Amino acid sequence: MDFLEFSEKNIICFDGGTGTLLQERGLMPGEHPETWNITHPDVITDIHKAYFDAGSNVVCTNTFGANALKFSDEELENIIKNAINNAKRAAKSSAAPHEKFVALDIGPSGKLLKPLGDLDFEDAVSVFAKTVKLGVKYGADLILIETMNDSYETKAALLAAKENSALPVIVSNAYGEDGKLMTGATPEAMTAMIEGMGAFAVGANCSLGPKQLSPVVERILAVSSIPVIMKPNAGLPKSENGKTVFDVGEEEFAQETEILLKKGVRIAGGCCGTTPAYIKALKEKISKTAPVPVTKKDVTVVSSYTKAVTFGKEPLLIGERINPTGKKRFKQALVENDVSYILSEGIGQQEKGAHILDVNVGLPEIDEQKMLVCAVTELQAVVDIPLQIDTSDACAMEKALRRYNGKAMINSVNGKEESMHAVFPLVKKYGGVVVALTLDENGIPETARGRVNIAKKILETAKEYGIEKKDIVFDALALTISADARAAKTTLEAVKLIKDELHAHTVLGVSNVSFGLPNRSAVNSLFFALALGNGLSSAIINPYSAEMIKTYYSFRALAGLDENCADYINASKEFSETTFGSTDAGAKSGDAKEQESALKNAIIKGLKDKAAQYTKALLEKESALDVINTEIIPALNIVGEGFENKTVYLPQLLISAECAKSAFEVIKNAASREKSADNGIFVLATVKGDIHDIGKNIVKLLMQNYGFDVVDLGKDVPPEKIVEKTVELHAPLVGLSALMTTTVPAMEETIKQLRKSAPWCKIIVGGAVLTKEYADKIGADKYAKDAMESVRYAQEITGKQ
Ligand code: B12
Repeated sequence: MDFLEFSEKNIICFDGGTGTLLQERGLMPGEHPETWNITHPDVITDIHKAYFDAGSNVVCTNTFGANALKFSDEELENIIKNAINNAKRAAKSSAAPHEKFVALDIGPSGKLLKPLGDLDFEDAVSVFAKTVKLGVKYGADLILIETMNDSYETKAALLAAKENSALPVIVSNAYGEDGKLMTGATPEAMTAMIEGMGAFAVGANCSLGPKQLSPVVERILAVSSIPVIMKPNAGLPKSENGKTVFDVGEEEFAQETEILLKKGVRIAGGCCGTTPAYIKALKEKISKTAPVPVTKKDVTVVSSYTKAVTFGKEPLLIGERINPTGKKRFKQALVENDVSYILSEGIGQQEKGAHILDVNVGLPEIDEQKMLVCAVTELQAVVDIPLQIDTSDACAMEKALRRYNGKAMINSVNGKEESMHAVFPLVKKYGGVVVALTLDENGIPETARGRVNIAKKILETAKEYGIEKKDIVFDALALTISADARAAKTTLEAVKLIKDELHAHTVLGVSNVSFGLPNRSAVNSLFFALALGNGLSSAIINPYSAEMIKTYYSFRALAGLDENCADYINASKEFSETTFGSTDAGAKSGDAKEQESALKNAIIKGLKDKAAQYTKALLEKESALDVINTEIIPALNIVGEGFENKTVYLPQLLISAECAKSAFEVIKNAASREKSADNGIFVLATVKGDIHDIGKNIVKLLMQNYGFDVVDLGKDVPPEKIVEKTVELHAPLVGLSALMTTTVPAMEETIKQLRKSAPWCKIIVGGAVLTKEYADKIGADKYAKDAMESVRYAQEITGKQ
């Protein structure tokens, strides 16, 4: 029986952890477990066999970190070949009567993808592709992509698996206690993307015990139309006599997992800390549990790298402003490659309440493919709502869909054979919700019935491509009433018919209706209201238009979608204005106060070019230190607090840090260095384990400006290196920076070593987590709360001004 056939009628039992078992058998810290497939094949086979004997239907090859970033091509091939052989040997030698399969195990690459890290998305796809191809070559039955803690890397691995094999692919992510991935994705967002891309199953593993993981698993079960997997840890790890132990025993593990089997989990196993004994206990429960059928959820959902947006709960607003049609300023931005203008349009619309952003950069005089990919990648780094990729060029659409971090909305397909043939394969491959225009080779039908017929035809063809109704949103086509008096009426009828007869979702580009008329917003907003009344699911509108927003919130309140009219009351604070403000205030005004908040805002929002531009303008009026202290640091503090409170995620933190850096670049270039080389040498470093260097770099900048020779050793610097340099230069002063509680011990260790080998030097320390008391405790000579204090102290001890 093959794996898919088996999975139809059975709950599948996976294996448990291997790491701790390998350590027990002598794997040394720092040694690659994957190489044991070659050096200790019998040990690996033994572990796999123990799992098969305990009841596993699937064992995962010992290839978690087997990728082309860690191993040469030859090593990789050898590892995977042996790993699969070991697992197959175990299957043969186990006398257990149940079905047995071998899953090629793929873990994270160990690197973060751009813009978070330095691994390019396509390079990540190629890295995973190598592992997948070898897995296929040596006969794996299925693929398990597991413990992924970032949505973009998950996409890269899944894409590689789908492009290079026909095997069933199970994708399992590692969620934290907050129910999100490290980079912020919710279970709903991950399920939308993974299911959309055609994985066989989706779920969660590692990080938590079965009980703590159950809320995440239940959320996945609620939205997933494909089987759900869970592979929890044996509880939470704690240290006992120097050994890591887990706090959930076999029986409890099995009982907690059983609860979720009864709620619909179809694939279960264990992760860190689980052993064959856990799997044996689990298998007993599985044998007694009837598999819950996997049901189609029929939800229309798009996602960004963090969140899912579902159609049907309330009407959705799709921001229309990233589109050059009729916009001179936008066209100019495209021609000048002014990406930051596009980003401000995106951020502004999200702030005004858009749920999704349309992205159209089609202009004859530019390279649309390149620009669309650029706009999508840059936008998804600064906004966290889903994007609607809007282009008539199928190549540009494919390129943008590949790079899109989530399940995109795709604009558009229509009833023409040629269009469906070009677009549907992309929807199927990358996942997405496609906007289907109700027109075909014969043009736009004049009647609502005609449009519904085209919608039916589109649905039938989509089915042939394996695309379901839930992934299609019909555009009933808003036409201009100044050209055809009945145009709006027909469109409104079509919206209603599509909803009532086809039970499908709809979208309208609302403002087309008033083309050529004066006072367009009056017509647009009433048309919008009528369409909403007819059941319109989503509308492409200008979120800056007060009339449209008024209509939207009024409708929600009237339709019973706004408890206590709270959203209406909140939004109405801005209703008095005809158009809402834009995020771009500082750029238009020369006023220093406005630029001040504009700089802070640009850093918080992640607008790199703007941060540099505002810094330049501010420096004409204020000192560099003022700009740093009143703008840049407070902005970083706001982002840092958000990070702590989990309203800001690592990608946003990183983008803000990049903005602060670009502001500092400007400051550095503008600052005149009155350098007099004999003011003494200052050795400076961020301590081991800590990569925060913005504060340290400010200290460097100021010290240099005051004539000190700064030897900057960089970040994450081991104590030995700092000592070596200090001794070599006989430096009188050393500055150490640490920003995390976890790296303060490294600072203490550095001070200890400096005291021993360079007893003459004075040590000054700084960084957000330090206090004077703590600095005294770890033996520093001086605590500096800011960079200026380092200058004063240096002057004091060297006697130089
Ligand atoms: C920007 C930032 C990042 C950027 C860093 C980019 C870079 N190149 O530096 C990125 C995104 C990479 C990042 C990563 C992480 N970060 Co971070 N990050 C921040 C953030 C928002 C701002 C830090 C900053 O630059 N502040 C502005 C500078 C100017 O301030 P400063 O460093 O304190 O420096 C001033 C003074 O302290 C002093 N000073 C500093 N050093 C020195 C040295 C000397 C000698 C002297 C005299 C003076 C001095 O002078 C400076 C100027 O006045 C803080 C939050 C915050 N508000 O502090 C979190 C924060 C520090 N990060 C945090 C965390 C947890 C992380 C990560 C672990 C996240 C993760 N899950 O991966 C990783 C760490 C990876 C690692 N191993 O280091 C936590 C630390 C929590 C803690 N208490 O331990 C914080 C506090 C956020 C939070 N509230 O949770 N981070």
